[in-house]
Amino acid sequence: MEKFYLTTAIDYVNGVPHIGHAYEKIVSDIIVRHFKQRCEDVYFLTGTDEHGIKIQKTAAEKGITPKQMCDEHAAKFKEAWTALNVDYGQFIRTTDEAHKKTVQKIFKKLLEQGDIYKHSYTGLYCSGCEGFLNPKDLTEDGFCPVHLKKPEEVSEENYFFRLTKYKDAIAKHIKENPSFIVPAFRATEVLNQLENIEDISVSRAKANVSWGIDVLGDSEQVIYVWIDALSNYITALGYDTENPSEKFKKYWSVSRHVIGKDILKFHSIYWSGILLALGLPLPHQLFVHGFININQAKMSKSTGNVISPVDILKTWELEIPDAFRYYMATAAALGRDGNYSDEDFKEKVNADLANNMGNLLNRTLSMLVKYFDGEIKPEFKTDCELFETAKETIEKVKKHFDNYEIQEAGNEIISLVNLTNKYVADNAPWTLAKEEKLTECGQVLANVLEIMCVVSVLIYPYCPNIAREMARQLKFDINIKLDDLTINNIRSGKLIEKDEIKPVFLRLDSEFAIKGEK
Ligand code: ME8
Repeated sequence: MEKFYLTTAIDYVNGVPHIGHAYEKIVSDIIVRHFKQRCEDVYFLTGTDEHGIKIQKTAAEKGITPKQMCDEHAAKFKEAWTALNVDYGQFIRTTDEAHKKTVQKIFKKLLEQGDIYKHSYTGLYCSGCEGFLNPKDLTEDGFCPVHLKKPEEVSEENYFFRLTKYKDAIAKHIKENPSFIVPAFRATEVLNQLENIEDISVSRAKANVSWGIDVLGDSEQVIYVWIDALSNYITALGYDTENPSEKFKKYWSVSRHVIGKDILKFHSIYWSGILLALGLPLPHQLFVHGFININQAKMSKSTGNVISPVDILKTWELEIPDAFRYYMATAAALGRDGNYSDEDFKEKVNADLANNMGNLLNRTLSMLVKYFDGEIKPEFKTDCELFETAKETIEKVKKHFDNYEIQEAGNEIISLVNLTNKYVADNAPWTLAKEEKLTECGQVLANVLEIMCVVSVLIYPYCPNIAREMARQLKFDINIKLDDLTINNIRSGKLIEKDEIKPVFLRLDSEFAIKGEK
């Protein structure tokens, strides 16, 4: 695999980032960082979705213009991603001029070729979904099943996209490409939804909604949400209806969209239809994640339990986001819902990062200093069974990442750490030292340090700061590609001085704040 293009959903800016947004961006960043360890060319896109009635209404309530609110909130999203070390290559805003121009061209092309038509319509509109709902999909009480709100009856003349024309082609693509939608159980859900699909409204009357991209040649209508939002994945690459850019040609065929379960229909059905109408290939893959709940409850503004990721860093006085990233990454199994609670967060990162991983390195280096003045003697270089396990772990982690199983990959890494802790306990290097079996003692320590080099590379996507600090103490270049990673990284000679040894992660309840480079 040489190239890799990953996108996240673009977040609505009618609020500031919450832990669900953060979960998706962290998971995406971890996947990207892992694939940077394997591929030559990785491109990572995120951004904000800035048009629509929700944004127009919220700005009006605040007494500011929608653009002012978008600017303020988009800045908050960027700040949050910087604080969480989400290292995107591009941040697109749907209010960017270049994006708006291309969306207008896409709309015009689809209109001219007859895939978009004008039609008078009365429908049930959910502003939460930013879309019309099919009465069949409502709850028994007539509520939107996702937002649990009564949709509004709207009568308008709108432009419609001829989605039904592409229904069979979309179903065929999903059936013929079982790995198009991950996890696979989501594909079944989409095939069921396809059965009832109708043409979709892709514009709104300006009289009702003004905050959108103008339809060229029709001053009464604005392009509505989904053509605008979904197109970001290609407008960001400089796609143009007449002349697709080099960047588009380079990355589109390797595109992967990371999205939440609530927007799967839009990505698997609407977006596929639009792409087919444009004569473009469908994205390589959709990875559909679950939702993060708070203390087992659905997060919602009305419950008042919405948490900001930046506030979590502040509460725990975390100067580096690694612990939170690690927790988020391991909070949910592939595609399933996960949970955040303060108690669980503290327990999990204290156990895995401080007690098991951090202490192991710290104790081993401290023994090396105590018994050998920090020196690895040539006779310490040896082999142990654990090296095979470490090699297997590298392969298992790769395989998990191929399937977006980042919780499972994280568990593999910690399981290697735990086996290494057991190796130390079983071989008791402190007893070997006492018994003056110094070569054996040194061998145990050197073996552990070899494993820790591997651990630092594997944990790097989750905890980049901690991993870099581990590698610094191990005098090991962490920027190694995974394919070149061997179990022979500790060099003979002086490895470390006493005062260079620092805990790589302090327990969350320790009295010290966690310091480190950003
Ligand atoms: O849907 N847990 O924006 P959005 C995990 N603008 N993920 C969550 C979540 C939670 N509790 N709540 C939301 C939109 N998300 C559109 C997307 S893409 C062309 C347009 C996820 O701000 C959600 O599933 O409502 C989506 O993937 C992302 O956050 C943005 O949600």
